Amino acid sequence: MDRDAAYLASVLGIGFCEPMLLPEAGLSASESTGSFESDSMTKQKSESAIPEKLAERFAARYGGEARVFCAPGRVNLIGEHTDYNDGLVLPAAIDSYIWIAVGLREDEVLEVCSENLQQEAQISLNERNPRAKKKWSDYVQGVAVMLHAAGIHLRGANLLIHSGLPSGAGLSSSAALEVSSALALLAISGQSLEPLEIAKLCRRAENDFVGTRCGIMDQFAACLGRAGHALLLDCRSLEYRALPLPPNLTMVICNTMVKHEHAGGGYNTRRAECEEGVRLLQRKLPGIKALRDVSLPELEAHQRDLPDSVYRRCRHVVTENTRVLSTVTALRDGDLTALGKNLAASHRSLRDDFEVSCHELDVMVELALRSDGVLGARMTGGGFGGCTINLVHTERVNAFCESVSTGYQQATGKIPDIYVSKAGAGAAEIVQR
Ligand code: GAF
Repeated sequence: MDRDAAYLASVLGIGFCEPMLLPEAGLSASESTGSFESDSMTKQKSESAIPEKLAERFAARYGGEARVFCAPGRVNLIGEHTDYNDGLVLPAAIDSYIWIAVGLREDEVLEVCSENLQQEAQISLNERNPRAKKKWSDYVQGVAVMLHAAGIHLRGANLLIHSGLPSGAGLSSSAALEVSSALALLAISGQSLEPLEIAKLCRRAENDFVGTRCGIMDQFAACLGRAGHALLLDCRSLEYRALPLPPNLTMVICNTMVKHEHAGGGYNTRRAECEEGVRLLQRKLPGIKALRDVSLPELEAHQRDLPDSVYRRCRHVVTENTRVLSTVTALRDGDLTALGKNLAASHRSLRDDFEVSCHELDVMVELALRSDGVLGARMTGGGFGGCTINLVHTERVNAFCESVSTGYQQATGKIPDIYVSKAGAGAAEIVQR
């Protein structure tokens, strides 16, 4: 056990990795927390009818009965850009999902149809040397390719896809699409894999087929989310533990409506800068394998050996790992002030050192921190646009949403979507009752 895991074991007073419940089949449909009645909230409430209606539309389009699967999006409470540095993360699955109705077909083809985009694509399971086509269907094909590479024989299938997650908003719609596709393709082919294996396989699909060099956090949260809990994950050992969220706190997710694009963009550049930092630091600290292994005093001692931007990328990762540990302690102790300070410090570090924030995210966080009832606010996900996560006293959620929404419109001219979410369960088959 390394020093962080030992520290975690001591702060939690227990062994680090407690077996977690597998996601339950027959997940009940989402229900919103709080009573802020935005359009997006009304949309969330209507999600309970989605599986049945999706199966009906599947039958009308393809004929026959469908099985329905869903996988959630995620927010990350803290631990940003640490996963691909072997570090610590603290995400939670949210109660918005991608849904897939799936049924067998006779040939060796996957026909995938996105209801939201009103687009379909055909993927041959016999394609030699398949390559990404820079389309949304790459996520499904990447999963099929990785399942095949894992020795799993897939059968041809029709997949009708409905998304309740905004794309490019930093809520992991791509991981939700990968994971729901994996569940659907495995089940229809009479196969199964453990949730953690599905998360690893879907990450490979995104890294090696789609081309985003992401870490494992998003796929992990989509597979192993647990209602009412955040997931503390050690991205090196893949040990994890579910931590209960305080019952009087609500997660409010504010969408700046600025879309990010990860594949090949600034995200991969940041990862390369972190790797460059490790490479240069290894000359002085030969024992390190990743930024996870570097302490702040060690990094500071070697500041002159690194270009300034690389030094600041490394400083973000090193200090963010410490903030995750401090947030775990704050959650355990019910220290909401410390929790809020960690979130605010994380945002500043992502803005100034890692440089993945943007004007709109900074405005959204500033507005949140000036609102009543907020405990902490920061950008969440890869950045360059997307959403903020705000932890808000449950009885103040309405006022918080109204104040941030109004202020953001005045400051930017953009109307934000605001989602009030419970921490939800991971991917599952929906059992039609
Ligand atoms: C994106 C990636 F997919 C994750 O792996 C993670 O690196 C995150 O950005 C930043 O913490 O969501």
